[in-house]
Amino acid sequence: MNKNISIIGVPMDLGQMRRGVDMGPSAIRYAGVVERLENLGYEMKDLGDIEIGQAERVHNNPDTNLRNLKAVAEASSKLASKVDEVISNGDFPLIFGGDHSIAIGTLAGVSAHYENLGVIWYDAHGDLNTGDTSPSGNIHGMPLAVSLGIGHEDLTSIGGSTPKIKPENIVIIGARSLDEGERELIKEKGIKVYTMHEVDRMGMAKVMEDAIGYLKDRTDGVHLSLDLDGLDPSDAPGVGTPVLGGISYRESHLAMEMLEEAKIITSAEFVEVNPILDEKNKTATVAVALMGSLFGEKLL
Ligand code: Z70
Ligand code: MN
Ligand code: MN
Ligand code: MN
Repeated sequence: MNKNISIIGVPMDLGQMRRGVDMGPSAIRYAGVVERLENLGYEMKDLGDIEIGQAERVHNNPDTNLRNLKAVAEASSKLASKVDEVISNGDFPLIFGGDHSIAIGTLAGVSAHYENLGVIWYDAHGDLNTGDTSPSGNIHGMPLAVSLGIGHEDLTSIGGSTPKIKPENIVIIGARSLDEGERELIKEKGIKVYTMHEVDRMGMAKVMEDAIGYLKDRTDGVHLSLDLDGLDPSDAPGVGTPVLGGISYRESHLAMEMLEEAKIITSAEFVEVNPILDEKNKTATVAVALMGSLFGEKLL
């Protein structure tokens, strides 16, 4: 792994309806991420937080059902430039959310640097909605579709109008809540998904072995987008949309350890940590523990 890590905080809460997720980056820092990774021999730089605009007081834009579109698009552009700069400087970008809408900016910034960027989407959800299929109008349910070039032009155009990722370079892990339009898109595009059914049936070791084998030959870089709601709510309670029956803390550590062994991850983000909904910063602490494994912490 690249020994120089640059942290970017994105205190974004405009991609969904629950306040508090904007405190995610602070909670993750408070849980000791810099010290933890320094102890593994990394050179850590904290670039601070991206500035986020104001929420709409009421959603009354007749042109779109996407809430807070303007502010989300503006923050995404800023994040994309910052991520681009970090990679150009030779550093590993490590991004803290904030709700999952931030992945629009992250992927726009990362994708310019790879011919065939792979993405591991660790999440209870597919985040493959568009304005037409979204049940909520919440942009955090749309970033993976946007990165495929599908969705509102104000979002798909960020960092250039060509798609940021190819459907065959995506692996979704932990899905257990998919909307109808998302299911259709998964089938239409042939996106590889390990739902909780596969996690239970195959076991996490086999899921990761498979996923890594699949991505290894076809990609020249892999971004990890880890939504804490991919984990079971008993292990990660501080998330806006908890879904029962998720990936355990232990399985998640194994997944991170296997990614570290495979040496395929070139950028990462940890999103949807909401300290207001959390129990004594447990979810941020879990996020930092998983980063420990992802960056090579070993017991022996
Ligand atoms: C639903 C929607 C979502 C995260 C919830 C939920 C999407 N599919 N994403 N929590 N991280 O509203 O689009
Ligand atoms: Mn706010
Ligand atoms: Mn998500
Ligand atoms: Mn989710």
